[in-house]
Amino acid sequence: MELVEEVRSLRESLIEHNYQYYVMDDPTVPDAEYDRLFKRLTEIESEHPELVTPDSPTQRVGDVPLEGFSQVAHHQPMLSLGNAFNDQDLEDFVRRVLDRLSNPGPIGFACEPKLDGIAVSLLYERGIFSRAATRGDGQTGEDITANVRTISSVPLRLRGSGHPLVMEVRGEIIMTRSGFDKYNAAALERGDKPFENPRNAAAGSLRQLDSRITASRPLDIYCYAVGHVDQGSLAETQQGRLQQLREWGFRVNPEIRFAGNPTEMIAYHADILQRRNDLGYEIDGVVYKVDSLEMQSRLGQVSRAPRWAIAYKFPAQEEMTTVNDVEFQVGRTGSITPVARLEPVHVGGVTVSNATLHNMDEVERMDVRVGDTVVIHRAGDVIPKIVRVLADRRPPDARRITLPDVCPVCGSEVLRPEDEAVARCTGGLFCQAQTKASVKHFASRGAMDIDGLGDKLVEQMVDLGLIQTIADLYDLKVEDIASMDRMGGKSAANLIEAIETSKETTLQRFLYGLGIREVGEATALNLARELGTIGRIQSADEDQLQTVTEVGPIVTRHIVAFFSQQHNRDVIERLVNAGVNWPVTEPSAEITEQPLQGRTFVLTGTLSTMGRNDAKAFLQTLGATVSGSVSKSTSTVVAGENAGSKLVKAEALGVPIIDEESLIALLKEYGVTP
Ligand code: 9MJ
Repeated sequence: MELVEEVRSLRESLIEHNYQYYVMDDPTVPDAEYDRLFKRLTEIESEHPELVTPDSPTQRVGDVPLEGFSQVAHHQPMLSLGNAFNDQDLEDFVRRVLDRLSNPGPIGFACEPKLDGIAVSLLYERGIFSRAATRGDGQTGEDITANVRTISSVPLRLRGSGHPLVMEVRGEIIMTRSGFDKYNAAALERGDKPFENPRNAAAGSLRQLDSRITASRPLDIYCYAVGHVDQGSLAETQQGRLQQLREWGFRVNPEIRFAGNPTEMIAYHADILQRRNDLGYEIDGVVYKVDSLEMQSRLGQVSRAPRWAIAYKFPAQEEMTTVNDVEFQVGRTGSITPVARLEPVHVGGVTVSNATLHNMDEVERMDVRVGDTVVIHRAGDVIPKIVRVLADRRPPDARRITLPDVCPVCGSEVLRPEDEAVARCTGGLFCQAQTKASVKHFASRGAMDIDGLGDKLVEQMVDLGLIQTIADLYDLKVEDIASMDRMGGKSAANLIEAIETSKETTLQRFLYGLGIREVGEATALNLARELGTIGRIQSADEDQLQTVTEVGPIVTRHIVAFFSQQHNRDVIERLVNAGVNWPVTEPSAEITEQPLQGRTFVLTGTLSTMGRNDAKAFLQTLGATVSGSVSKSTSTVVAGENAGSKLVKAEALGVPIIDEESLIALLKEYGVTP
């Protein structure tokens, strides 16, 4: 093949694969194939630099550093948005629009998630990406072309036809939550400073003078408007324009809807607010825009905000408060966790008075002290955390936080291994905090599932000396329990009955219930399936353990350490002698084929029995892939309660949909009991 023709064909394939992968979330070829094509194109281009074009897929890797960013004057100012904070503000906005238009009859509004990212302007000349700029002060921004070129979901060349000769597209550059988490985990590992939130991460990544650094960051974009246009015309509604942007290859948010009145607009706000934490990226509200462009221009703007749009903000997820004290909690494995006691503050819809500080590295990294004013972040159901200390508000008597030498519960020595961030109490089962936590874990739903044995009861039992280890549970008598606070004869009998019932279990639940470090439900399942008996697991050496699916050297070390302790072996023996038992199955290590191999699942909505994380782990154990987005290649969507857009998309694409009950039945079919 003629070289020029080969280059053209390679680019066409790469652009198409890239578009399917990054814009449509629907990969067409394996990564390895993409990599081969990319390598071939790179080879040709490096031998024939005259063939390189700015829209070549190879141009996304970043270039030599810039001296600084140059200024860009926007052809059309980049506007900011007025805010609504409650339903009344929104209704007032709609009323103002209707009044100004002198009662135009029914009008429509585009309803869009308001992304908390960095607003950018992308310029296309003759369909080729030519410049990107930040919003700046709305009139003048900074030229970040080299950085934006590295973002895979920004088209370097427009698809389809009919686009204007010159067109400026506007959108928001974001870092997804998963990209942010991965980046931060890696940064901490390297000893680099993590970013505080995805917005700062996106901003920091775009501010790099070396675009090769930007290229290494997981950035993404959603486009929502067209600015300056020369020689060409566009649809006359926001809805039509978003559709055109989609056709030309831009990523447009799939959550955008249209509403005809305030009731529908308020319902949209409520729906997105409720699903805020499932979206995969951070938003701080929703935006409403008058759909007709002609009406937009009649409405015009006041100062820098359009009269035809408004942002309806969500409740803040960050607030300020003070640290009243720091205490140390002891976990199941003796881990000592610093917990900040806070002056109660309303954030993300609830009152927060405690926040975990994770470990001493975290305390030192942020330099938190008692008395400090801190910023608390709480997103959805996640545990509130301290993200920043406002050092200039530190009082002179602020007290440094130090790790205690002895366990605050049992007084045993506290040790912190050199290579670990976590300090631990060395008291083992002598430490009542560890005993309590291990019994709670043993009784929990994913483990022995002892109905009615709640945290308060366990604490009382340990405090009264009724139990010292998990094995003591099976020696309890009705009289022992009836003597406790708020326990009558009937509830005592019921609890004994529940403890008795729990004896019929599975090896997986039993293993998980033992609370071996790093052995979660999925690892317990793999150990049970592949080694078959507790005897084999107890006596397996490191090499044997490492043959088990997803069991690496760290888990192996914890398993071996656990079973090397005579007191742990004694507890297991007592449990088995008390009658704890499970069906014996043949180990299935030889069976290499996994039953759900090759199938892709998407989980959406609330799964009340097992939660999405566990469901994911179980499916992966059976060989399935679990993906975050629905596409034609999705095999099955599992829809829990309040499933939203993913369910809608699955229905539209004709992807099979099952509920949680059917998922449990499917897992059971393959020997997994959630
Ligand atoms: C965000 N931030 O997601 C606008 N925005 O429109 C959306 N911002 C906007 N629209 C006009 N979806 C000015 C700003």
